[in-house]
Formats: sequence, C-alpha cells, structure tokens
Amino acid sequence: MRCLKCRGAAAVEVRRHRAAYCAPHFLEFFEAQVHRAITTQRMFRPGERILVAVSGGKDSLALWEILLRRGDDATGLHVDLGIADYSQESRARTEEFARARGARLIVADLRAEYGMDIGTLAEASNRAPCSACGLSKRYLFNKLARDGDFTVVATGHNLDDEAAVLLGNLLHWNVDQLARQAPVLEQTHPHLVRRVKPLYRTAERESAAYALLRGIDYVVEECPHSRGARSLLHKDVLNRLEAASAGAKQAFYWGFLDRLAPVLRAGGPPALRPCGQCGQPTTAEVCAFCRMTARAAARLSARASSLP
Ligand code: Q46
Ligand code: ZN
Ligand code: ZN
Repeated sequence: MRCLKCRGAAAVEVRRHRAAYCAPHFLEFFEAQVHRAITTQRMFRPGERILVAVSGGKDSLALWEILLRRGDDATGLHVDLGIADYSQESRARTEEFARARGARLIVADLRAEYGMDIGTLAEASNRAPCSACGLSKRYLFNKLARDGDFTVVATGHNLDDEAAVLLGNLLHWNVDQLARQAPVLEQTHPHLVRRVKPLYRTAERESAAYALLRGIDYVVEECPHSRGARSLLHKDVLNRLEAASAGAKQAFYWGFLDRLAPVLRAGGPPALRPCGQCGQPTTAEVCAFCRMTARAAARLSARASSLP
C-alpha cells in the first residue's frame, strides 16, 4: 500500500475514503478532518473559551491535542468517576498530558463532590452503571462549564460512537434522543452550554492511530462496566457491515444527519426550565441528576440506619 499523497509506504489505511497514508500525511489528514468538522459545523466562535471533556482515552486526548495545536483556548475537564484502577489510570494519564503541555485542567471528583462513586451511585439509585455515568457526566459538563464561564463543551465522540448511538436509538425508536443527536447541540436555554463533537467525521481506529503517532500516552484499558454493554454490540454489528462494505458506517450516520435529523428537529427543542434544586436546565421540576443522587442518598442512609 502506498500513501495517497507522497506514494511512500503507507502506515494507515482509511478504507471508507479508499485511501492510505504514510505517518506524516495521516496526521495531516486526521487534523484536516477535525478542522473541517469545526469549520463546516461552526462549532466555535473566534476566541471562544472551550472546555474539553477528557477521559484519558485516545479520542478525548487526541481531540485536546488538536485543539491545542490549532491554538484554541482549550481547558480540559476530567471527571474522576471512582472506578477503581481504571479511574486512577485515566486521571493520571490526563494529568500527565496536561502537565507536559502546560495546559489548564479541571478535575472533578465524584466521590469528593457527591460522596459516591459511579458503582455506588448506580447500585443505590437502581440504574445501570453506564446510565448513571452518562447522566452524571452530562450534568457535570454543563454545570462546570457554567461555573467556569465556558460557553462551549467539546467531547471526543467519534464516528463509531455516533453511529452506534444512532443504531441503538433506532432499534428502540427513541425519537426524543434521535432529535437531539447531532455534532452540535446549540444553546436552547440560558443555562445550557453548547456541546460539540469535533471527531464526528473520524473513526475510532483513526483516533488510536493519531494518538500513537503523536506519542500520546492514553489509557488502553477499557472501563470494567463497558463489558457486555449494548453499545459494544451495536459497534460490533456496524463493524461487520463496514468490513463487508467500506463506508457503510459513515453513510448510515451522515445520511441520518442529512435526511432524518432535520425532520425530527422541525418541532423545535424541548421546553427547559431551571431545576428547583440545583438550577441546571431540565424538562421536569427537579432534574434527573438531583433525583438520582437524592434516591441513592436516601437508600444508603436507610441501609446505614438498619445496621445493628
Ligand atoms: S466510563 Fe461510564 Fe463508559 Fe464506564 S461506566 Fe459506562 S459510560 S463504560 S464511556
Ligand atoms: Zn505520504
Ligand atoms: Zn438538579
């Protein structure tokens, strides 16, 4: 295989583009794709302060690296979920990345802030760990962005993530979630911070290749809660389609964005109001995060008081 740009030996194949690149030209390709996502979707305003959600994995660290290289004002936000070794490793890699580049990093520790790690919170609130985790992260990204006067939060969701979420939403006809699936979620309420996904054009294996070629030390270990998660099954199904027909995943997701998403969004965004307890935007009187933490705290204290 030869590099599309220089005809030298190729290091990374990008089958959906019927292309392959040597290491320097792959880095150029990947960064150009992210840059294109940012500009065509108008993700950032000039000079905007960006908060980048960084887990310590390949995608979010690759994203942070590219934003810093572009000269964006990008501060990292890491949420320590308290998931044993996995969280320790993730936090250490994120802190090391920030230190080596002199980048600003905010670390939020779920146990320190709310007295519970994800495992405890999920069990005591009767939710699956990934459901409690997703809700907590969405809540904290918005809250901490507002607390720090950031106007946009960037996450490392890639093409594979988005296509898998789309498949899951279609299989369950989650129409409300389908209407909210987009590379840019605009601010539809004064308390809601805009959310963007600059990696939506690039595949998971490309983030891994980018991180490796840039020498980024990311967490390779998967979160223990991801085992058996539905999202992995959906990714596997899509990978099989992709293997049989290169570009199937991109056509699936981009086709949705072009054809179905505008129809679903025609009804306008849901009406939001401030949560009666924490002030974060919600469709209910009290937001889902406050309800989840209150339920978990009540159950834990009932258990503690029933001990002999
Ligand atoms: S960190 Fe959280 Fe993932 Fe672990 S608990 Fe599930 S959602 S698998 S991105
Ligand atoms: Zn080349
Ligand atoms: Zn609340």
